[in-house]
Parts: sequence; structure tokens; C-alpha cells
Amino acid sequence: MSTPLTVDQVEQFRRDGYLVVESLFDPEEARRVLEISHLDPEIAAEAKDNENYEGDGVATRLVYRPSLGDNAYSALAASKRLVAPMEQIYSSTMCHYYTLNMLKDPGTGGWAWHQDYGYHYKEFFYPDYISVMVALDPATAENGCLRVVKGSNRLGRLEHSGLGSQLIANRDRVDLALEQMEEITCELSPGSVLYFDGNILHASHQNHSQQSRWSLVISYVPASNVWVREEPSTITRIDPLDDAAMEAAITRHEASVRK
Ligand SMILES: O=C(O)CCC(=O)C(=O)O
Repeated sequence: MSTPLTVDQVEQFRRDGYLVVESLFDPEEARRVLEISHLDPEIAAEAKDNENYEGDGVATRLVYRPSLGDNAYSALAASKRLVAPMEQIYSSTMCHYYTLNMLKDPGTGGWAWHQDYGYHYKEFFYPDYISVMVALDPATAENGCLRVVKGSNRLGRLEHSGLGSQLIANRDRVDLALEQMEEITCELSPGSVLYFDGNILHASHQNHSQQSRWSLVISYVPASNVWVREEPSTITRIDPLDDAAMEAAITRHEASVRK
């Protein structure tokens, strides 16, 4: 198993619940995947509105992908570059759970405070659950980048309840967390990634800027986690792709959307 992270980075992830790795993919790789996403007829056909509010509000758009396929998004999701740091953190092979194409265009909505394991507790026995945001556009405070509460992963899973199409963490606990802990605005350049623990509180504002913020958000569990639902698990064990295999998959996808 390779060890791309320093001891300090692993320690930071465990303590703070998040870790930014700058330029894990280079800006040109991010640009190509962004261009593919804009040309991809599947994205245009499958994007759905998430109405993360009650009453009046602004929807956010995304494509949900429960499995990996022969496409550029899966190539990044299964790449050794993205997966090896998680294998190091969990000392385990990793399994893919889902990929989201986040299509946060100008004028689209945000997400209220939640934990991803707050949603996925129903599927997994252990809270060993990690999500990764791969920035394709620049992610800035202006276009509603992700915000996390540093160290909130140590609170364990909070109660969640519905708010429109979202599940949100208990508001009193969130208020207390924001009083006691530091809120971090996770700005990312294209190709940079944010690893975040399943129990870290995170949220994002609406995009009030003129700049889109498209990204991938990919969720994983270590193979040692236990699926607790009756129906068969939908997770896929990852055999990480080296750079050549990742590049070939991006090129194939590029050729197919440009036809
Ligand atoms: O991209 C965003 O604005 C929020 C994403 C998020 O909260 C999530 O995927 O759990």
C-alpha cells in the first residue's frame, strides 16, 4: 500500500475531520473533465433538482451515480491518486459508494448543515465513511464553496431530520458546534481535492456569483465496513487505476462526447 500522505496530514484528517490536497489532479485534467461534463448528454438528461428547503427557496442540481462506469468521473473516482490517501487513512482497500456530479450554476441553491454519515448510517454499521470533493471549477466563498466545522467529526453522528429533499443535522447541536468550533471555508482551485469525514458537519451557501461551481463529490467506505440493509450492497471494491488507465478513460469519454 502506498503512503502518499505525510504523518501530519493523516493526523490532521483524524483530528480535524478534513484535509485539502492541492492540485492532486492538474488543472488541465480538471479542465478536460469539466468540458466533458458540459458536453455530456447524460448529465443534461439526468440532472435533477434538489430542493433543500421548505417553502420558498432555490434548488441545487446534481447527477447521482450509484456505480462506477467507463467514464471520466469514474476514472477520477477510482484513480490511485485519489484513492491511495484513503487507503492510507483507513489501512484498508476502499469501496466506492456513489459519485455526484454537482452542478452549482449561478443562481442555484446550497446545502444546510449535515453529516454524510447522518444520511448513510442506515446503510453502514461503522462511521468509517469518507467523501471527497474534486473541484472542476474554482470553488470560492463567492460561488458557495463547501464550509466545514473543524473537529465536528468528533461529535459522532447527530440526529438528522428532513428539510425539503435534504436531511439536516439537529439545529441546536449545530448552533453549539458553531459556537464552540471553527467554521472553515474550503476554497479549492480546479484539480484540488477536499477529503472529509462522514461525521464532519458541512454546508454550502447559494451561488450568488456569475461563476459556476461544478465539482464531483464521491463517497467511499473502507472494505472493512459492514453493510446493514437487507437488500444487497451496492458498494464496489476499487482496484485503483494508475495514471495511464485514468488518462485513457478520460480520453475515451472525451472522444465519445465530441462525436
Ligand atoms: O457541493 C455542495 O455545495 C454541498 C455538497 C454536500 O454537502 C454533500 O455532497 O454532502
